[in-house]
Amino acid sequence: MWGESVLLVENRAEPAGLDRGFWIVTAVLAVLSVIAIVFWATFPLETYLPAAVVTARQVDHLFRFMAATGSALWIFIAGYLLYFAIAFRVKPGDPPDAIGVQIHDNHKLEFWWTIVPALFVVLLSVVSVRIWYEIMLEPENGLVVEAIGHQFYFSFRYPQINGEVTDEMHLPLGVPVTLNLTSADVLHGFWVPAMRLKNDTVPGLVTTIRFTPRLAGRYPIVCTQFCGVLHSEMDKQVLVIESKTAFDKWYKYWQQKNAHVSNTLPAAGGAINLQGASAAAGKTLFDQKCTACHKVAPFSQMLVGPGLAGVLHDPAHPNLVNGDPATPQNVAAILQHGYTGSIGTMPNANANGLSGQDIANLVAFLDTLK
Ligand code: HEC
Ligand SMILES: [Cu+2]
Repeated sequence: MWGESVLLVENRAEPAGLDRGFWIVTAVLAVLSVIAIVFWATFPLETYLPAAVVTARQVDHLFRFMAATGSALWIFIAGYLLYFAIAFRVKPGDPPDAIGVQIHDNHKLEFWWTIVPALFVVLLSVVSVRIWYEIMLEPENGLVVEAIGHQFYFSFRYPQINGEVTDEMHLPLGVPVTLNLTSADVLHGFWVPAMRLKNDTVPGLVTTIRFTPRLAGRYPIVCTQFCGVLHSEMDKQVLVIESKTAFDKWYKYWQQKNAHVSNTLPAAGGAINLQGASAAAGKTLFDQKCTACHKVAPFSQMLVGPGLAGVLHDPAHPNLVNGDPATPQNVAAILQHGYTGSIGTMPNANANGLSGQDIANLVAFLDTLK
């Protein structure tokens, strides 16, 4: 009945079925599973990772549920695998071509192992979508902030603050936030583990996350996309959530600090006016926006782009990367329009967030390098 070539070992001393050992193992695995479930249900997550926004706890509940069921499942699967491998191993004295009892078409078993996982997946989807809606339905009428990923830092824009805030991102406690995310150069990720929120920042695309801070504190922001050589340094930016008065004070500080910054980007066509530029302001900007890709060193000392120490005054470097003569006006043109050549891509003024005045200041600074 099993086919001629198959030699069956049915006359063993031990039965091949579900004997006492199987039920003992089942009981042990059940106890281990219960321990795992209790562990995940009671583990003090918030001791290690504060729930900084209103929806963080729902995400935690989903995580606990998935971790508990996943652990229990794993314990049973790995446990049985191990047990069966031992219980049904080839015994000494078995013929070398011995195989086990062949089982076909257990409809009852197949029905349940289809239905139970299917129902489980449906349940997980329903719970996940519900939490996703709660995150997306956070109130819209609060503070609107923009976070922009750069190689290799995050910057932030606020209503009524010119330009970009380049230190920490400040948010008042309890005020709903709509955070618009984008990138100035390549794909980055914006992840705040304490908020249980994460989204990619994509060049040319604005994505939105919403949340309401519920715990004052300072939380790390992590870039989760490998975005270049200094990717790991993007975790330096932190989020601070403060009292309303302290927040207002900080807001006024940045309004004043950036009062002179122009929000208008240089027109695509027109040449940059290099008169009356400040090399000192250019140096500050250079340290903020250029040092991730350029060293103040000879041309050959590459970071992402070439060293810029000799860009205007090196006899061995008469032409810029785009072939134009190394003059202040031509350097300004590269800063304005960007350039992609054999070394890589020099971002344009829009991507680098440079106004016409910024470009003039940067050129004045580069002109001081010998
Ligand atoms: C994302 C990295 C990146 C950033 C940020 C960046 N650059 Fe560049 N830059 C480059 C690359 C790459 C090149 C070379 C392009 C090529 O030729 O392939 C370049 C080229 C240049 C050149 C031409 C150099 C030459 O010898 O011809 C100048 C000038 C320059 N960058 C200035 C700046 C300044 C000023 C800033 C800050 C506002 C800046 N760059 C920011 C990547 C960057
Ligand atoms: Cu990044």
